[in-house]
Amino acid sequence: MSPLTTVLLSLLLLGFAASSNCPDGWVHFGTSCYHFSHDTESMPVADLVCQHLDGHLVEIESSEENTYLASKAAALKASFWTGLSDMQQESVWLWYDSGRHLTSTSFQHWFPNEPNNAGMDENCAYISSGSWNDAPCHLALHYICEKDDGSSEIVG
Ligand code: MAN
Ligand code: CA
Repeated sequence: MSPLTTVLLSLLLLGFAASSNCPDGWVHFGTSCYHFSHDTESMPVADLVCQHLDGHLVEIESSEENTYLASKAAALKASFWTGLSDMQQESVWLWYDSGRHLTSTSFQHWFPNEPNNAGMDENCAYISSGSWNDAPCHLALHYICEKDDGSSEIVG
């Protein structure tokens, strides 16, 4: 292999490697990077922090993703805000950042008898031990940010 070929191949490989890496403090699963917060915030502020980190509050779309997040969260023994909310319209659950509906056909994993809108003031959903509960959005909880791992971006 010529030196030039070696350099170009190395750059290409580095490019691919970097494209599917996650920043420090983020973990990789599927095509996403996830950050489990150390601080606690209300749900809307948590989302702003995630956006500041070039991401958004987590959007859980499959049982595989849910199980992965639960396994990571288990060690931390905390409840984490997700990006799921019905603050716009009661009982219409939307993923806050993409605006996608949580319909009867998509994955969901509520605790039994949830969401119950207790006190008629529960419009945000957290994940705890892999299951979901609706709770007041102003509660200060940990949260999970998600962002694309960049693997689908064009390199070079
Ligand atoms: C219980 C249940 C939940 C509710 C919380 C509020 O755990 O009623 O549905 O969200 O209390 O603290
Ligand atoms: Ca509830």
